[in-house]
Amino acid sequence: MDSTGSITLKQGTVTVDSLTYTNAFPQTTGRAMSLASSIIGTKGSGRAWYWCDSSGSLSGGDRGTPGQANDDCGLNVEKPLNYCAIQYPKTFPSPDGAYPATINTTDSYDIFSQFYSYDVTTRNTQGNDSYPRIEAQLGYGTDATNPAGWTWTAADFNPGFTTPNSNNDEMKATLQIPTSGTYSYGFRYRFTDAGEPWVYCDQNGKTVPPAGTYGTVTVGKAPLTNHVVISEVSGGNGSGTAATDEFIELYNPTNSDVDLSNWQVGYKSATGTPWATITLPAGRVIRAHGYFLLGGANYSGTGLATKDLGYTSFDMSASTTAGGHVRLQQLVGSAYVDVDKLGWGTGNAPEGTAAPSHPAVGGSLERKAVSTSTSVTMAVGGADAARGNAQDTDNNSVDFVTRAARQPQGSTSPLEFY
Ligand SMILES: [Ca+2]
Ligand SMILES: [Ca+2]
Ligand SMILES: [Ca+2]
Repeated sequence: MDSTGSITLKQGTVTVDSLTYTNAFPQTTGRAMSLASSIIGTKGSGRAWYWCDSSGSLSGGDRGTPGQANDDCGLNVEKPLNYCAIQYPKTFPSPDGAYPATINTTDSYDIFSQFYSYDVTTRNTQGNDSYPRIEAQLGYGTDATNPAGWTWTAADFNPGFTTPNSNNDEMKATLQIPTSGTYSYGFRYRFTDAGEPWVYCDQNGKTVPPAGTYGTVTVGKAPLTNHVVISEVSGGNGSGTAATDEFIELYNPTNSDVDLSNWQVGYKSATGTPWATITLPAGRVIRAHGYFLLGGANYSGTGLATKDLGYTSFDMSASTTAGGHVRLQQLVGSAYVDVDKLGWGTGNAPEGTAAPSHPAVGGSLERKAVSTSTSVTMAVGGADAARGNAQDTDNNSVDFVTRAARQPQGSTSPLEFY
């Protein structure tokens, strides 16, 4: 046989096994090339680093083990593995922006994990050893303290992993989560030998549940609406100081955080002309599927939902008995353009037809979660109560419902998904 070549074992025309060997395989004169006994019968047989010069003595001085058990080739696997961690991305979003804060239910992303164990990852320091008796999985779930109850999918050696000198190997798996929500994710490994336990890995290394600093990812459906909306307006809460106990709530139905720097929120009475405005200061962000709350001079909801920004430049209380308007504008170049607008009651400049009149003291106008939402389904305990406010056909009369009990939400309120 030559120093490079292939050996094939066939039964009839069916190839049972084959080996292609190169100069990387051990080829000392007078010594048989022997596959480590623990690798026989596995896919590891094609890897040069699992072969060794045979040590068994033969008559005449050569060495080999024909008809006998192979050498173990000094394969001293350490169990359980010494190290494993989420390699990239540690969490969403990734610092380089390649993995966003929120993904869609239909998106899939490659997630990487590295691990180390003596003779499992260290024989080939230029890339993966592809040790055949280890199994890795990527999992996700809502309970970070109980990864055993997560949904798990197989990981495999990353064929793209090459390194000039590393004792680690790298696994790759695909993350796709079909249901909206916020999840933890991580990896786990085990040797496939009978009875070996799973070893869990978080962002930093091995961990023992219920401990663990796993990655987190937020999953949403494809957005119903691609822009920030006015989600709830309450024009007042009575007379006296309660007249300015009012708020304007914004909701972000998209899968990306939105920078509200220099955006404007305006108010106009039912038939008046001038708009009174508030300009949002730099650095204000509305999170993907989150809320942002502007509170009037005597907004009283602090504790329920703290206002993110106060205003005194207008007072909507006159509009709680007749009609009015609120609009949201974005600075594009040097001009402000409408992002969303609400006109209600006798308001003369709504989107489409005006929304219903403002309800009695203590109530509000709220944007629907979905087209079928009603005042009942949007109220606390209703089917759409925690599904956001993404319904925007640009016709206020069909996009808003009245709420008898107003329900302000702000930047610290839970995210909502339809
Ligand atoms: Ca390696
Ligand atoms: Ca609109
Ligand atoms: Ca609300």
